Amino acid sequence: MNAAIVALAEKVSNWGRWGPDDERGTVNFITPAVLRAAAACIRHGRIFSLALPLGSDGPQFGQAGRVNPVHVMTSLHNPMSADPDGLRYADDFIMMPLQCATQWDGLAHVHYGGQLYNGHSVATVTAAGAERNGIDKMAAGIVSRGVLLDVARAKGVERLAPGEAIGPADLDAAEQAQGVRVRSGDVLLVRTGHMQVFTRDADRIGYMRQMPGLGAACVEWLHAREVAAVATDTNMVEVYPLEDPQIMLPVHALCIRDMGLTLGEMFDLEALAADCAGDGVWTFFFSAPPLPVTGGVGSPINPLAIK
Ligand code: UVW
Repeated sequence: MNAAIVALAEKVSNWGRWGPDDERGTVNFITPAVLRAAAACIRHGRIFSLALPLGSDGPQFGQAGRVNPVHVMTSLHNPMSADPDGLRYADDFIMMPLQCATQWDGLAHVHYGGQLYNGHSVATVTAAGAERNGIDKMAAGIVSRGVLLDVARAKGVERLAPGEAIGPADLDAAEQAQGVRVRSGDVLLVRTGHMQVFTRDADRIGYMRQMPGLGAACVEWLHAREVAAVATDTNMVEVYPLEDPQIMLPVHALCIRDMGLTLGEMFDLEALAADCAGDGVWTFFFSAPPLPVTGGVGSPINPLAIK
């Protein structure tokens, strides 16, 4: 691993912080007190789903073996009795990569140096799935106070440019512009506006192949603020093309493997951002528990922000 990453990893590592057996990482920052405060963020009863639809017209175009969900009806108008007017039912089936749309990257999604988050061996991830750090270990979560930092709006643009790196100063500036402060246990949502490339421009390849996102310098900021999880409206959370072509996905490496910080990808933040800009309230109750896929390294989700 690159020396700069190793040096940063020493600064931000959470290995051992919640004990040698921990498999949940920064989700541990969501204490009962954090949850009680989060519940108080529901004031009006407005709900925003931050998920992309799970359909055949999703953002995937076949790269890296990822495809859009395949949904099949396996029972249609099936009679449950001899009565032609009696009860009938429908069943369905979905086949999809867990990473194909709005999702969490779990703590077994990436690793380096032969170890996963908290020093668990990579040998625990096999064709049978992730025995350690699986997404199923997060099933009783991820629920907390959510904070949206609209970096695009704070910079006065509709969307950041592909390849534009967000730095800690941008996160500070968005906090200041919005009058909010990210605190321990929050789920942080960062809006770049890049989702519009897919949802408005209908440009899948433009959306998926390059994007604005967090630069590596943000990792220390996320660590200092004790963020429980971080998500953005792009496919990778971090900026791509890479800031340094020699360092592959530094935010993934440091957040997931060293900090135990779950990453959320492809969150549609447009409607929520418009509402927050309208009422000036950038905090909300946030709920996005992963599916308890045994040994899964990620999970599709339907994140809800409730104000
Ligand atoms: C990888 O698959 C490594 O990245 P992402 O989580 O962005 O899909």
